[in-house]
Amino acid sequence: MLPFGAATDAIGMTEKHKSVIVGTAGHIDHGKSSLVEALTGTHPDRLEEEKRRGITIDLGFAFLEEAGARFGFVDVPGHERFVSNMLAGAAGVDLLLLVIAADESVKPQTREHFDICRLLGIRRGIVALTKSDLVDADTAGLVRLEVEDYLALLAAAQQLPGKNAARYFRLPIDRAFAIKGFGAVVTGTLISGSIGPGDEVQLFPGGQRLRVRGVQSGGKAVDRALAGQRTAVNLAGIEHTALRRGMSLATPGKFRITRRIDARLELLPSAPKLKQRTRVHFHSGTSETVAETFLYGSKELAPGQSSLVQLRLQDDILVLAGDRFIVRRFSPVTTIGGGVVLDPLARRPTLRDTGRATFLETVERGDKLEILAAMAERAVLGLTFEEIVARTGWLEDEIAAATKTLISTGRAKSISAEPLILLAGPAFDQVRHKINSRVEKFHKENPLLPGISREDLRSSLGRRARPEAFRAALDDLLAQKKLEAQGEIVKRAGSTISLDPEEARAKEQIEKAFAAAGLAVPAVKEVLSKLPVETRRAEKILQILLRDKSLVRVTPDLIFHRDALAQLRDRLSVFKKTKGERISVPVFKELTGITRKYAIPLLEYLDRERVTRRAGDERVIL
Ligand SMILES: Nc1nc2c(ncn2[C@@H]2O[C@H](COP(=O)(O)OP(=O)(O)OP(=O)(O)O)[C@@H](O)[C@H]2O)c(=O)[nH]1
Ligand SMILES: [Mg+2]
Repeated sequence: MLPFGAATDAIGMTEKHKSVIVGTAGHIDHGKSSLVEALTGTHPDRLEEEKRRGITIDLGFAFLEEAGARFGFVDVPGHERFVSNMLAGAAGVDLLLLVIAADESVKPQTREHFDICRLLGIRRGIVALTKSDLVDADTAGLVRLEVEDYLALLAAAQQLPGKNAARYFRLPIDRAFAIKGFGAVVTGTLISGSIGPGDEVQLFPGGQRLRVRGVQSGGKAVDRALAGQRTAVNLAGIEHTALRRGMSLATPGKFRITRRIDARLELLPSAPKLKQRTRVHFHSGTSETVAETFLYGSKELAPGQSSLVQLRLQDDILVLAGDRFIVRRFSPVTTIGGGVVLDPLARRPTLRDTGRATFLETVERGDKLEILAAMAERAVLGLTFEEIVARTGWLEDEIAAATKTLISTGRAKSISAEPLILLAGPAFDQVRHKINSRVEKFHKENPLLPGISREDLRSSLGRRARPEAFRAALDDLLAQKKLEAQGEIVKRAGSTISLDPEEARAKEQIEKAFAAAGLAVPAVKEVLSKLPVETRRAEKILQILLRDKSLVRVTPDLIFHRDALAQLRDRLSVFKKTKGERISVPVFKELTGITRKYAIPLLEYLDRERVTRRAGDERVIL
């Protein structure tokens, strides 16, 4: 066997649970299944048809424990018609077992499988030369050289973040079936996180939340299965017929299915050039769908080159940033390339969105702080915690750390702490600026009003600012003493209402008219009509008097002077002392010298003010 990559620290071997997923690859009939049987004692073919035809059709599985390591074998079919099954198995493989028969050497699916594994980021593997008993030593030597040459093509593949049990749980389903007495069971390679009985998981697509009844790994029931292990999950509350290959289970409430992803796509040197808006088969994890490719920044992609692309998918799937995928030609169906998902929840490409390529390049570089800053910059309305998780798959403490730095350097502002919403610094300044200029404009247009109501101010910003942004920006302006708030009214700090001489005279005149009238007040209209200013301004001046409580509106048509009402209260308290706490309407009329027209509304006003309380036909003075 020829190892490639540094097989000594093969993935998982240095971790404490030492779980390694070994995946076979290679041309049909080259001896993959036989090799798995020779190594594990289990023949991976399980279907009747496979046994009859002597070929592998669907994925097969076997286990081996040796020297403290647990190997999960995924055996794939070599037949070119079943490459899509092979793809479902290749997702999650740590160590590739590339099987090449000495009597046939490198054949089409040897190349295709190898391309797929390289594009999926499988960095370590072993080549097994089989059937060397069928060739003489010279031929065997020749094949060895050929294989070495071929593997020399192995490009320096990108370092993939290893499978990590501390991250969110995710299991792409490769099989679903029922076991009598247990119900629905799904299997797959646990690519991230861990799972155990009693956990709640979410199904994608579909979104149902399901309870885990039991978990098996390597053919045994376990308390927890960890990332990197072949895993079988027994689910409660669902029929196995509602589950199928291509679906995923994941930590509930974190992720969203998608039909539009932004990615880096690499075209194989052997592939034909890719034109704009070409339809391809798309494979990621165990899922498979059709995608339309939209190349960013060019009209076509040359063989061996890579490009940022948007892939519009025909079906809803769950993919996360960093996931690898494979694309195959529509017809004839051959593997033409693959890549990495950069933004799983991409928006439709628009001409206006010129920053997209730069953003995706930032995501590609992988610096969390810069990615978060760029995401905040692109979210004009603000970036929610929920969206950060769904787009990045980052854990809470990773988000908290990056957020803290962004805020302390002024690159973003937290406009809501729980749940977190970030707004980029410039966007926040813009909201502040808009509020400020709106208040200025209001003062200019309404010199007789003290300020604008919070509600009007907020709605004047329209839908370009979410309520949290408005609130945070307003609080900021108030804290900096640029604006002042009096109850619901917001005004420029230190601003006062400025009346021109005419208006000042009008104000005086109104106040005098009501003060002089005592309780037998004149009609409002009548007072206003005698003023030196037009009605609209007169109304506003009246508002000023009402607001500073010089005048009190008792009913829509009746306004009294503050002093007249104060005197009335005094008279009532004297009455209470001298004549007792009860007073009838006729006595009240007599006491105040007013008619019923004023007496009834005034008594009702006094009831509201809790100066009096109605008791039958009388009032009790409180
Ligand atoms: N002589 C000889 N025959 C072998 C060897 N390995 C496998 N075979 C035979 O080759 C045939 C195909 O082997 P499989 O293991 O089914 O091949 P495979 O790669 O799994 O085939 P597919 O899964 O259909 O792609 C079987 O008849 C095996 O017995 C070997 O080392 N020497
Ligand atoms: Mg086989």
